[in-house]
Amino acid sequence: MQLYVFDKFRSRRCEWLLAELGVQNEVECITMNPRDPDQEKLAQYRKIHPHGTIPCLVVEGRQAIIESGAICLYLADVYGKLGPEADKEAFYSWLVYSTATLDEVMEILFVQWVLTDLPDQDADLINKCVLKFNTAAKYLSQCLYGRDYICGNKFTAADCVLGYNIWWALEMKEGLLLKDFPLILDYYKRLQMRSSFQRVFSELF
Ligand SMILES: N[C@@H](CCC(=O)N[C@@H](CS)C(=O)NCC(=O)O)C(=O)O
Repeated sequence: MQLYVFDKFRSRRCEWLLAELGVQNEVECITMNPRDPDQEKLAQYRKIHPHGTIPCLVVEGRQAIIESGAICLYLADVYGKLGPEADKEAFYSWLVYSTATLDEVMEILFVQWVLTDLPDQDADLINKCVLKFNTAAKYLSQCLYGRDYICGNKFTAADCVLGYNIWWALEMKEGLLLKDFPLILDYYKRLQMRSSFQRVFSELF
């Protein structure tokens, strides 16, 4: 298998899961910059991924798997580990909620706060997204109450997907989004203690 990755971004979910599964050596990671000036390289990649975004998992002789969440579901399934054994409802809900609802809100905040100059930022849009993120964070706090991980006391692939969102939220505005959510910060501390997390995210700190 070949995993197309782009440093610092959503491919970290998949790289982290590969490390948790202990199968990094079975998958070749190929770095692909979606803004690569080499148009021919991008055109070749678009033959694999229709939008040319990252990540993408290529399994020889099969259709490529696009979407970081789908790749994590696939890897947990193929390797028969860290899947929805404990709390299936939490597993599927949080894995997809993270990549759909949370990513959508966070992408807007990232573009506004990190990529847009202050005078051009859209305050109404930012407020709307912060409110939506707060609702999600309150719900996440309730779901984490009394549990070490999102599906209970056992780490699963859903933690790799959701954990990336927590990391991302903490990277923006010095963690402003999560400052009032101690249960989420405690959860993140548990994730950070994992050697696979440290290995995959260490290049970034
Ligand atoms: N929903 C997709 C999002 C993929 C995505 O937007 N990836 C970003 C990097 S994290 C990208 O390739 N951006 C470049 C672009 O949009 O041109 C997933 O979770 O895999």
